[in-house]
Amino acid sequence: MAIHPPEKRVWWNEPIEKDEIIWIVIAFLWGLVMFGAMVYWHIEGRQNLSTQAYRIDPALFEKRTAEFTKQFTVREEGTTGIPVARPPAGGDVYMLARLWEWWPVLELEKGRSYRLHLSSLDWQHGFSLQPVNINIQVHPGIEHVITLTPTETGTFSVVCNEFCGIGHHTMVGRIHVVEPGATTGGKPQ
Ligand SMILES: [Cu+2]
Repeated sequence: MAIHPPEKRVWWNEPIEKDEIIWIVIAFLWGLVMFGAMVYWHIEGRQNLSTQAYRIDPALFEKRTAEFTKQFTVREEGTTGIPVARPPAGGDVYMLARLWEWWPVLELEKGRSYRLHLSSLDWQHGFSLQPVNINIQVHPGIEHVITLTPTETGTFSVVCNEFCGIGHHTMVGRIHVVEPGATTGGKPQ
C-alpha cells in the first residue's frame, strides 16, 4: 500500500475522453488494415515468399551443403577461395550462413527453377538478395526451401541484414545468374 492512498479507492474507473476513444478506434482499424495488407502482399506482392520450412540439425545441413559443393564446384570466386557451385538446372541447391559468410557462391541459369535450401550453422542471419530486395530470416535448426527461378542474368549479392557480431558487415555472399548453356564464368559457349 502507498503511504498516501488515493481518497477514492476505485480511482481509475472514469469515463474515457472522447478524443481518446477516437484514437483507439483509429489505431484498431489501422491494425486491421495492416493485417489485411499482410495477407494481400503475400499473394500479390513479389517480396514475401512462400517458403517451406523444416527442422534440421545444423551439423547435418553443413554436411549436405559440403557434399553439394564438393560435387558441383567449377571454380573459385576471384581470389577469395570460396567455391562456386554450378548445379544442374532443376535441382536442389544449398547455401549456408555462418559467422561471417554465405557459402558457397552459386551459379544458376536464367529461366530455370531450383530448390534453394537455406539455413544457419550458428546464429540468426538475414538473407537479403540485392538489388531485388528479397528477404528471409535464417535460423540455425530451421531449413528454408525456396523455389527460385532467376529472371535476369548478372551478379547478385546476398547481404546479411540481421546484426550477427563483429564481422557482420563483411558477411556478403554471391549468386551469379548466367544464360542457359553458358560456360562457367558466364561467358556464352
Ligand atoms: Cu549479420
